[in-house]
Amino acid sequence: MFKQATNAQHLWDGIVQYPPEFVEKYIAKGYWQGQTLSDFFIECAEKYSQNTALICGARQFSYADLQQRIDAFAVYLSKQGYQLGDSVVIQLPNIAEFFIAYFGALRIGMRPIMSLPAHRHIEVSHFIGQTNAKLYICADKFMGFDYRRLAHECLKRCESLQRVIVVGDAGDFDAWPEMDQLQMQRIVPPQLTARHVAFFQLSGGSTGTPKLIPRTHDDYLYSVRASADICELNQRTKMLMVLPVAHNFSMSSAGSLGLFYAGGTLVLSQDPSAATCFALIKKHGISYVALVPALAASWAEAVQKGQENIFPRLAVLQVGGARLADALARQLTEQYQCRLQQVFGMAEGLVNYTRYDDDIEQIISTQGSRISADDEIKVVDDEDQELPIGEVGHLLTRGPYTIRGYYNAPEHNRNAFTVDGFYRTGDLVRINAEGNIIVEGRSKDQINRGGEKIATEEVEQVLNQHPQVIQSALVSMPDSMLGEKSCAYIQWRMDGQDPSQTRLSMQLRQYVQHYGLATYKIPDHIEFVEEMPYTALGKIDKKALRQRLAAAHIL
Ligand code: AMP
Ligand code: DBH
Repeated sequence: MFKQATNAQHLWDGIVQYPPEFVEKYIAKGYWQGQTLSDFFIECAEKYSQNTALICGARQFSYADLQQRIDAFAVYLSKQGYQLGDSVVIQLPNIAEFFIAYFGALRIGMRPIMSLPAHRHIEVSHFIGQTNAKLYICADKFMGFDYRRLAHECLKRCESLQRVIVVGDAGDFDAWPEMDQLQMQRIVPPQLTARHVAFFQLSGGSTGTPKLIPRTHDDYLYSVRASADICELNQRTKMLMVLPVAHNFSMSSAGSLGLFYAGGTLVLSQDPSAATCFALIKKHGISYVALVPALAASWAEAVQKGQENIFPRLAVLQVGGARLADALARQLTEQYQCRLQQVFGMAEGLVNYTRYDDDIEQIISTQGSRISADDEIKVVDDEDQELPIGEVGHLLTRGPYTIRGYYNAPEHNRNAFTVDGFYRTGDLVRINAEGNIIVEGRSKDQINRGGEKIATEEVEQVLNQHPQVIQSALVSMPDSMLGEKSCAYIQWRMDGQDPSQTRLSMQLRQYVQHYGLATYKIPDHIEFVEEMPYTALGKIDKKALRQRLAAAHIL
């Protein structure tokens, strides 16, 4: 075993570590540089102090301003008694406070959990429960939803939760502190190393509840620096942040952290609509935007309908999170003169980019190539045997920024990782002659709804709890905008007079919503069946259900 910071032993609990020979290699190759995320931002703030780091509505922050607020918030947190190793769930929309909360917490060695605005109390209380989080930071309201209600629910359910800080109208909770009134004091750097877990990303997952992804300072910063270099970000880069700021794509590919590394300016938008974003792109001279395919399609449609074509204004449009259809990629590049970069990544680690100097056909029809020469990639058959180049199989990966296990999930890890530490991505891919990856499909039971991942089992478990549901099966259905939507097949308990199917569908959707699952997990469509089709093994035959959906012309 390698040496660990002895006075922070508990920080390793529940974490699957990289084996010593890999640690040595990643350090020797210069990937892991021993810098914490907190020191990383301090260095950015020193280097680019007077550059504008952040624009959020009418507010602007230089790097120095932002660092000052981060420090003030860190002091506030430590005065409240929070310390090294304490977890905090952060659930904020695209506002400046996200970065102050995130880096402020990291500054004193707290471990943030990156919840998305669409999460509801089932997910948030699960994150709190998994990490014994003591603090929850949220907005008052966003997109018509009141997070203070969610906070009350979590306080009822979660013993560890002590305090809620609300940005906006705090109601019964603590208000976001006024930075000007905070007294500065020296912050004692926490006793932790860059090899410790800095924060938790979230997995869309394919089983039950979302899994927590422990990312270390070292591994995350490597992916950030390397991404910023590949994407050629610099001090003049103006990045528009449209996707949820806490998502791994938004943070690190190359994302906000990549941008800070380069000293550029981040413009936050809470509204992804073409109307709002096109105006921001023009106003701020935005050069770089990352979108999921569904959003790229809706922006293209806005141009089709007469809005000014903003795509040529961008130095690059990144598209990732879900498979970009070749036809849309071609339309974006040819018809809209967009300089496209495809990104295929995962919060567990591995990220692939098409490179700016790739042949245009590669940019249109592949999902790019790995960041690092030490991202080990295997394409295997169902028996884990490696396949010849060009054949479609399961993508396995291991590398300097890919986790070796989910947090506190030994059972799940046994299936999600091979014995020698490769992560089973659940993606079906092939690698072409140029060495680029093409995502051909998926073996995991997941629906990718416009980049938001739904573990079907989680939703089925909720549906099955409804007193009149005998059993349920959630399957994907193609959707022209989102790529995929969800359809729940329900075997229903006939109980005297049943209301109409439309009524039942509405009731079931409300049931899932009230249960407290994230909004995107509510089934888009519901079909009632008397019998489920079964495979030879006796499992519900989802392939048959998908075929039935297609045949019924519901799509
Ligand atoms: P998660 O593990 O929840 O972070 O989700 C990552 C998953 O999103 C990947 O394993 C893929 O299934 C999917 N994904 C991300 N980017 C792309 C892309 N460009 N094309 C196809 N699928 C993607
Ligand atoms: O979908 C993802 O999780 C994703 C996509 C692109 C990601 O985590 C990333 C890039 O880093």
